[in-house]
Amino acid sequence: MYQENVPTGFPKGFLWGGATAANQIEGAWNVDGKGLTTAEVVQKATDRKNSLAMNQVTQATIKQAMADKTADLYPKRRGIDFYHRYQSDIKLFAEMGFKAFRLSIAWARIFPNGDDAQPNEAGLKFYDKVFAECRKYGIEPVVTLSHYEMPLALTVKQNGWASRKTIAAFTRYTEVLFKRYRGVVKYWMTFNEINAGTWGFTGTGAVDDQLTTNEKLQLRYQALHHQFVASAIAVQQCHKIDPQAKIGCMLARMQTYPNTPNPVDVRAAQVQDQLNLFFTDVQVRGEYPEYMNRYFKDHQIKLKMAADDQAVIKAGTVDYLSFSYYMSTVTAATEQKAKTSGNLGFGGKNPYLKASDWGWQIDPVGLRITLNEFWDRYRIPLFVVENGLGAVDQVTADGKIHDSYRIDYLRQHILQMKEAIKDGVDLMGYTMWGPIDLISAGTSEMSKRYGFIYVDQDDAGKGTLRRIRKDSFYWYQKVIATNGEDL
Ligand code: BGP
Repeated sequence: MYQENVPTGFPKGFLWGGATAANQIEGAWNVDGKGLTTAEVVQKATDRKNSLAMNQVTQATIKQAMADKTADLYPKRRGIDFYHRYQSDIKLFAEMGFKAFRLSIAWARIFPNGDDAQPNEAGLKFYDKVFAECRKYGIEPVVTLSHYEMPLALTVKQNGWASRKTIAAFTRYTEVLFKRYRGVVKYWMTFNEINAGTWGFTGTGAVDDQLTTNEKLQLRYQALHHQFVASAIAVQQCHKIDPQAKIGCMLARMQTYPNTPNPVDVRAAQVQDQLNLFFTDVQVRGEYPEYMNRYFKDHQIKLKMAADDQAVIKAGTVDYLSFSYYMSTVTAATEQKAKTSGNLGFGGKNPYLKASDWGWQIDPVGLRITLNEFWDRYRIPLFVVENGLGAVDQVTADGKIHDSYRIDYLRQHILQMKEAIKDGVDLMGYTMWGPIDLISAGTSEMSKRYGFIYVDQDDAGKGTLRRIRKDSFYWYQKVIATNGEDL
């Protein structure tokens, strides 16, 4: 619509904050009736550049992990002890002025085996307390129903999301949550980075290391189909139980550029992009896009669908689109051209960009491009629910952490969000990733830090767990206080 005035900056009520996930912060992995989760059988990466080490799980490693009653090899069992320190941690978020705190609920705290007859009251009580604590400071909880974990019992019993039965188990869990937190939680999202299902175990909860490449694709896209249906059912439940609440989808967005202006490279990048946008096409538009039919055929993938699955998906489209944004990639028609730069195992090197120590190519302008493309394509509110710089921090002699590199990364991205808002994009909020140092999802390291708040713990789990405000803490406090004006 034509109008003379364009926005000048972040809107009033913009949801500034930070994002976490249960399995990366809570710890307390075996207390108050909680069941073991898929995240808690993942070991620390042996190669820190392998950002997909979280998927290296086999039947044998699961068996070994189930017999191991310690947290020694499994950092996500430890987290950063948020379970016992949530009050003081949320207080620190409030001190920064957070308007929103994104966190996830661990399904196995509520249903230890995934499909128990009754929910575990002690698990629910924990989240009651966390939400009450947020409310105390006027912080809006933004809750992910499934963030890179599920009850391990469902993996053992039915290979996680590979089984259609998992849909029913999940929708019982989500119904319990929507009823319990009606009027308490206003913003929900279904599956964290749903496209991670194409990468394997952490997304699907299914072990598939023994399968051929085509069999893996078959299993993963089938598992994802089950997640699409479960997500659509959750959206409908949420709308019915709490009409005031909003529920979104969540994508790991990988902006990709063609390696050269050669049309074959441009086409390759387009295909790569479609494989990424497929997920939001389904969850926002409510149908499988045609381009995937061809992809499925070319890769001998045949999806099993129940008669009304497509109608359920259509009836369960999301209210907003949220996504993580860390980097961009490059795609070439031939793989040799796009030498991998180590970033999540995808894409090639971009000579115009610098990369983090983990090889993730830093591209703030790419965020503006992504925001514009999403807005154009979907016309629903957008929410940046993850963005940040994983870096090794040093505590200096003055006992402080001078993380100007982190401030710089975040500032550049916030500036580009502001530009996108001026371009006309409807952006609801920004919850940067890991406001407090936590266990890395990909590599399970502690030393890959994103936070404004330093946590005294090393990769072996040693340390006092003391929290220290970094320089970036005071910077973000000022950013929020000025609604993004003073950067
Ligand atoms: C996303 C996940 C998060 C998270 C972040 C950073 O993929 O949703 O859980 O941790 O990336 O990744 P990493 O922890 O591997 O640095």
